[in-house]
Amino acid sequence: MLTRIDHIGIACFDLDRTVEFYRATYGFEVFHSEVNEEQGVREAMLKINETSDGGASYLQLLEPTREDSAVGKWLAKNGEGVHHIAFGTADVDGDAADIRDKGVRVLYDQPRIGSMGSRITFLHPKDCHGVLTELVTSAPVESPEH
Ligand code: MC0
Repeated sequence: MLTRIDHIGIACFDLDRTVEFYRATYGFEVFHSEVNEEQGVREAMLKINETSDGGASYLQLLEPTREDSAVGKWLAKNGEGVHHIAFGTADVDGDAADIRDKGVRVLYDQPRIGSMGSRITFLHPKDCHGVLTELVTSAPVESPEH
């Protein structure tokens, strides 16, 4: 079951400048940043709010690390803007299988590793009314050591 907007992915040419825009304009701070070489992105997660299922919703700012990556190709064609939306679920495998059974193309046979150790997959935008859609199961929150 999809229980929240996990994040909205925003493609940008210059991550540092875009982070500064969101900080200066809205007061959003970087919660987490990383490079995902498999996806070809450098990213910053700006936490917007906690959600009732124990998760959270983020803005995800994405700068491509190479021109032939999904974000690099999309930026070259469209310029900066909203690249995808991501729904959070406790069961990305089950939800992806259910959605595939409905005739929507799920892009990965098995979920891959996303931001902050999450498990992710994508639905083809042409099957989703033009919206690249991601499903995310967050990594378990580690208990603090006592
Ligand atoms: C491409 N299309 C899109 C789109 N990307 N439509 C809406 N939103 C997008 N983001 C459209 C194109 O305009 C084109 O339509 C058609 O899809 C084929 O696009 P293409 O340029 O020929 O590119 P393909 O087919 O090689 O790849 C498109 C595809 C790819 C969606 C399969 O981008 C992909 O695998 N995306 C999933 C991975 C991803 O996006 N990773 C980056 C975020 P026309 O009408 O011109 O034919 S990584 C991330 O977000 C991770 C780190 C995380 O959340 O944790």
